[in-house]
Amino acid sequence: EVAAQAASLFKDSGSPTIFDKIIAKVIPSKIVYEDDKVLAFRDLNPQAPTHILIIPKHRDGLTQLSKAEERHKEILGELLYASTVVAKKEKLDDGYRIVINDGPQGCQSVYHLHIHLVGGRQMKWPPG
Ligand code: DGP
Repeated sequence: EVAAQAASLFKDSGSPTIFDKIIAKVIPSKIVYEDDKVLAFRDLNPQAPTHILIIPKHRDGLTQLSKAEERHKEILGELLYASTVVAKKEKLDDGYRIVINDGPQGCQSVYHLHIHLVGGRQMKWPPG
């Protein structure tokens, strides 16, 4: 069992981030949706009337989208689907945007994969 725990820790590569503390509820957040695999909470620095982050509870090496491997296909689907559940819950019936920032050029600041769900106002294209 110790070996299994070590293996699981090894798989969860990447330094702990602020999101680990949010998952552990060591630091508070406004949680809007939660299941065994996914957590969704309001962004501290909202860019729209609704701005929610949807993250995997077990990072499992997914510090960013570009690190995705075959084994992550299921959780990637879970996150995208959870985004639609949250959007419905938030009554974003006229549409919304989901964004994944990847790496420095994508403006990623927290290296624990997350989907931004933004809505409640008219979005523009192209994005900045
Ligand atoms: P990104 O730039 O894509 O890595 O987005 C990270 C987002 O995380 C950013 O929009 C602000 C948000 N964020 C950072 N720290 C906290 C925090 O402690 N609590 C909450 N709720 N959001 C945070």
